[in-house]
Amino acid sequence: MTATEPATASVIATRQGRIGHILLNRPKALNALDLRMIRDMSAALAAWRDDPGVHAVVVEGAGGRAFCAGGDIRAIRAYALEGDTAAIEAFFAEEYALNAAIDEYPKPYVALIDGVCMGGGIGLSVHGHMRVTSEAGMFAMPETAIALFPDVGGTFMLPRLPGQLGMYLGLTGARLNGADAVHAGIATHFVPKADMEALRAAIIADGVAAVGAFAQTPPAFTMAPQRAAIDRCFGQDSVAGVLAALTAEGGAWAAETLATLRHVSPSSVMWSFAAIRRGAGLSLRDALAAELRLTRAVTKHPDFAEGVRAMLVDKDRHPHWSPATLEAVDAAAIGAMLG
Ligand code: QUE
Repeated sequence: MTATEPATASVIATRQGRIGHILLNRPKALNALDLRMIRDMSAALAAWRDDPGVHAVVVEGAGGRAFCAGGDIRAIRAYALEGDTAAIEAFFAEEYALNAAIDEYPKPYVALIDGVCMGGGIGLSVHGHMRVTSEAGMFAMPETAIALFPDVGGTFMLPRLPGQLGMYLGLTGARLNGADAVHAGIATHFVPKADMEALRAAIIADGVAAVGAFAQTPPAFTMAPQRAAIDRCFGQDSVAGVLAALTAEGGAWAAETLATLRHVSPSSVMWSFAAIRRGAGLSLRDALAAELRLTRAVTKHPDFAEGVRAMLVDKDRHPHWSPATLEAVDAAAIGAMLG
């Protein structure tokens, strides 16, 4: 930290040897990204991009519990309720520009993920060259629970995961542990939590080749028993098809999955399904541009403010969606939102 930065900086960017180090430092909010953090991180990456003394960038979360739990969604809800569309636009436009800058970064970009990594946290890691997780990693794209959609390049990334895994993760918000994230392709390397500090020191001393030296074979994929059913059920042409396939599938996993899809925002399941399918055919840049357009419609939908209220403000976890069921969602209205 330089002398001019406040002690409470929520992004701490430092040079450590030949590494640029970014610490996401809002641990009480599980390092959830606010606009200032997005701007500070973007500025650090820009400053190091053409600095020949910086050979790689390492990003971590402070506090030992989270890499980054997402975006500052409570603030977005407040802007939505005030009708401040310019503030909403600034947040998502700058967040997605940062996601693209990570994807296009000309130097190794390494995320060390040792805890919660959801939504916006996935956007700060999955587009980088190396995503190192420990057994403490917890990965999810839970946006249908708050009637957003899997953004930060999620509509590009999810359809590129094996089979229909990405559609399953994006619609249900199902959680992956660290080993699962490697099996899914969201993370690239598994390093035990006990070795993470030594790995950071080794990257600073020797460069990013240390990642390969520390990586271990991850434990088995906990979703392996469901992989075939995931592909059968989520490879349908419509949400109605997914529901019918899950019903036909039977068993505990299908019943749980149906219950989840019936608990999250019905409208969000519909627009997320369409956005993930569309993203399969887009570049990351085009997917991010389509996501930005979709945020304009989605944050105006009443389910968004209600979902954030229920999950993050009042935390009663009992949102009142309108319409209340998947069957009542107007497919034409969803099509119009996607443009
Ligand atoms: C669904 C989400 C998010 C979520 C919970 C969900 C999300 C998000 C956060 C979050 C978590 C901790 C914070 C914070 C936000 O939670 O996107 O500000 O401190 O950012 O069920 O999509």
